[in-house]
Order: sequence, then C-alpha cells, then structure tokens
Amino acid sequence: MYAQMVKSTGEGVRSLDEMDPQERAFQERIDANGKIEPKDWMPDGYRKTLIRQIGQHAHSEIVGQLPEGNWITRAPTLERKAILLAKVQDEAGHGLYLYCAAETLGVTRDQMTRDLLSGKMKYSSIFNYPTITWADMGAVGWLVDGAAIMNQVPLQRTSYGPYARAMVRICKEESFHQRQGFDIMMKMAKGTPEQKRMAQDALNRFWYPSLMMFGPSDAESVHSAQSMAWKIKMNSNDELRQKFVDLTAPQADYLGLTIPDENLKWNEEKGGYDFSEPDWDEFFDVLKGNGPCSVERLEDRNRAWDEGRWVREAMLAHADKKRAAKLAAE
Ligand code: FAQ
Repeated sequence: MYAQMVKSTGEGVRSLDEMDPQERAFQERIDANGKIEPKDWMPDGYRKTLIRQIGQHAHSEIVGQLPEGNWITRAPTLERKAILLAKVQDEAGHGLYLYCAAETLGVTRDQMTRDLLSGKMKYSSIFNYPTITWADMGAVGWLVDGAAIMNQVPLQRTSYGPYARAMVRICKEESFHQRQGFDIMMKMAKGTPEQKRMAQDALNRFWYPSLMMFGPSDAESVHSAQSMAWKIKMNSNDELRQKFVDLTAPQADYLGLTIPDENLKWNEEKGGYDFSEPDWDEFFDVLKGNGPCSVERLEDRNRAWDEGRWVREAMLAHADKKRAAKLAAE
C-alpha cells in the first residue's frame, strides 16, 4: 500500500527501508489507518506540515468571513439575513476549532495570528476575490463551500486525530452552507431575467477561482507526495478538482446556468468531464498577495486585531484577578 503510494505520488518520499525504526513504526501505523495523537512521537516534517496546513485552513475560515460579512447588512430579507449571519458565525467557529487543533502541535494561536497578519502565512486564494452582488452569496455557498466540502470530507479520515475530529463537525456545517448557497442560486436563476443575469454573472466570476481552491496541478504541487504518504492529504489536488467539476456541472444545468468553459464536455471514456484549467499565472499572482482584495483583507484583519486589543487585555486582567482571588482564599 505504502510502496504503491510512493509510486503514484512521485519522488522525494522515503520508503520504509530507508527509515529508522521509530519513523518506520510511525509510518506503519499510518498505513494501517491508525490515528496519531498530540503526545505521540512524530517526525518534525509531519508536525510542520500539519501546522502549515491546519493553520492556513484556520486562517481561511477567519478571512473567509469577510466576503460574506460584506452582505449581512444588505441581505434582501430578514430570513436571508438570519441564515447568512448564522453561516458567517459558523465560519468563525471553524476557525477556532482549527486553531485549537493546530495548538495541540505546539504552536500558539498568537503566533499563527501574527504570521497571518504579517502576510507570512497564507489563507485560501478564493477569499481575495470581491463579492459585488447578492448573487455572489449564492455562488460562494454553492461553489466555494461546495469545493471546501469536496476537500474536507476526506480529511475526516486524515491521520492526525484532532484535525480529523474537527473536520467531522465542520463538514456537517459546510453541507448546510452549500445548500443555502444553492438555494439562493435557485431562487435567482428561476427568478426575473435580471436576477438570472446576476446569477450567471456570479457563476462566471467564481468558477475559475473555485477550481483554484484545490491548489496547483499535481505536477506543480510541492507537498502532495509527502502529505499523501502521511495521510495529511487523502487525495491529490487534481483528483478533487475533477470530482468537483463532475458534481457541479449537472447542478449548473439544473439551474439553467452556463459554466464559463467552452471545453466543458462529458467524456464517456474517463467517466468524467473534460474542462479547462484555471489561469495558473493568476493563481500564483494571488498567492503573492496580488489578488483583487488581498491588501484589503489583510488590512481588515489587522484593524480587527488592533481594535480587539482592549478586549484581550481586559480578559487577561480578569483572569489574573480571579487567579489572585483564588490564591488569597486558599
Ligand atoms: N490558496 O503543494 P500544494 C473554506 C499553496 S476553507 C492559497 O498543493 P498543499 C471554508 C500551498 O499552501 C478553504 N494557497 O499545497 C469557507 C503551498 O504553499 P506553501 C481552505 C494555496 O498544502 C467557505 C503551495 O500553494 N481549505 O473555504 C492554495 O499540499 C466559505 C503549493 O501547493 C483548506 O485549507 C490555495 N487555494 O495543498 C470559509 C483545506 N492551494 O504553504 C468561509 C485544507 C495551494 O508551501 C466561506 N488544505 N496553495 O507556501 C488543503 O487541503 C491543502 O492545503 C490544499 C493545498 C489542497 C489547499
């Protein structure tokens, strides 16, 4: 199984024979679908990769509140507003579970936050795109949460226990998010011609950035081989992208909307759709901080951090006071 994995995912991954006994026992446990827990021995690279991936994932949930938060005050009905508010709060919760999961690996939330605010740590490229109409709330739920679920359902089986367990609840909530987005799209696509036009426009703008969420092509993915051997990633970037297209194309048909890709075509032989690759130059440019909203997103997070300083200080002072009172009573 492991030898097969090495073969199918490329160079640079050590075989069992090249490992020392401790590392080999660790790898064999992963190969047998065992879970690794915080106090277990783990290679430094495994720990570092998890801190990077879980930390970036947590940051994505936190920054991901901004494009939708933009529409809470402008939702078209009270019901839509309540649903959107609940969704955005869920994303904050996801960020918190994930920061906790990362903290079990020995990094602090403060350190991860500092690395986000300085631009050292990444968050998902998708959140650097603007949400300019109400239909974008539909497209974000349908496509962005849809892509997130495609990636995260397999992560419920990831080898690191705290990450896998956090994913269980997150996936349940993401399913609701995807449904509410599709519901907005249905309402708009089956609504007035102007509403349908807005829905199509949102699909046009969010399609390729959603495909980019799965990361670069397998040939360009630097971490996949090792992460898959460690079961930190359960599928390759291209595998998940293909699954997402296969699931989403019939949904677009149902909505009566057109995916903006002339090459999108069912391929009987492979049992999936052929489709165009996103513009990878654009993707790497967004990763460098040049997305349409990259500067704004980091400014917003930095402002929130600065404005929240008094709350953090008040909570620490309160905790100190309680600790002192407890000591005095002993
Ligand atoms: N954006 O070697 P790979 C959500 C980076 S949650 C930015 O393939 P890997 C919920 C990558 O970090 C969305 N950077 O990397 C929600 C690496 O750079 P580094 C987040 C990206 O880690 C919905 C370099 O490119 N989900 O949306 C991206 O093996 C609505 C090379 O790439 C997760 O984080 C990208 N799209 O695979 C919230 C899921 N793709 O670090 C609010 C967990 C790649 O060496 C509203 N993460 N890079 O400097 C994963 O599954 C993986 O980390 C991948 C990337 C698949 C994202």
